[in-house]
Amino acid sequence: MPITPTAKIWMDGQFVNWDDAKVHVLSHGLHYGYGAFEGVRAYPTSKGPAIFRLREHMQRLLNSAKILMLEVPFTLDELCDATVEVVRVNGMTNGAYIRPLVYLGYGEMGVNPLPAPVNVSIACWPWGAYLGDDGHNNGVRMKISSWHRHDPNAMPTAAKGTGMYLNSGLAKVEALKAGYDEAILLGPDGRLSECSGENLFIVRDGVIVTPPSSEAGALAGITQASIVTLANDLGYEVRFEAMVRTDLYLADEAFLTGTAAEVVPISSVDDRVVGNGKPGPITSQLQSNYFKIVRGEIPAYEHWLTVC
Ligand code: PPE
Repeated sequence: MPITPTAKIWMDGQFVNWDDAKVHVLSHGLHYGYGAFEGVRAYPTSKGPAIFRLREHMQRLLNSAKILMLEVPFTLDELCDATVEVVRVNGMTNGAYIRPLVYLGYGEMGVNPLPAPVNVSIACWPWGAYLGDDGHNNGVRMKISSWHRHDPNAMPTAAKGTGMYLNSGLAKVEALKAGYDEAILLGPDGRLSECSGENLFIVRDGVIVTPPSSEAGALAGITQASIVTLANDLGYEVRFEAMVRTDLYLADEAFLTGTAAEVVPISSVDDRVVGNGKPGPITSQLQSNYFKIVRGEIPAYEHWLTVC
């Protein structure tokens, strides 16, 4: 998806002009994929642009860094403050997608990451519906990928590590080349894990089910957690349960969640229509409530928002 440039990017504590936010071609992270990132969104609210679950995202960034033994030279508070500044400085009154990145910079080569400098950047830009407006409204066509999700002992699936996205990219390309919108990956045990950049949910007999991150090798999504809280608050039963591909084929409803993707209905999986192929009632209810929450329209969830 093309990027629309904004004015400034935060790099290691300084704001630099978008066009000057460059790194050396011998930066360690570029060669070995050693780094961690986040995807965060800000939305317009009546109080100004507000960042959704900022602290949780920045804590996950620090957790990813801890797993990878990347020493981040900024505290959680400093990273949160810098993110608010990025939204302010760029005047993102209509909202933004925000991309914090911790990466190994220039000065060392060789697989050993420990001597390489740790750099941090935070950029933002306007980003619309990640899986397209049609997908948002009518659902997306999914394909179960021949690429499996990482084994947690081969790659730390609790970390949002940059190099780990080779796996997501391979699955995404396979799905797109076969004419689908997005890929679903199975975990190493053959159970459902997650999508290339989203968590997965089904609805069966009024119960909402999602694979447990620790068992499924899926990222513990912040949108997933938000939807679980919302669904419980709306009175639904939510279960974290291992599932197989036929659970998707036979689901009454299915949807995916992620910061970039938000909440998107699944219309079919491997050409099996899910439900009647239209967004189901529970999916639609969760989707519309999610959009109200992120825009500050439901006071009970205002504590999830950081106004910039
Ligand atoms: N699984 C994966 C593999 C993943 O990348 C994401 C986010 C999620 C689940 C959902 O997590 P959360 O955003 O906390 O609900 N994917 C990010 C990157 C997307 C991209 O194309 O880049 C995102 O949504 O920002």
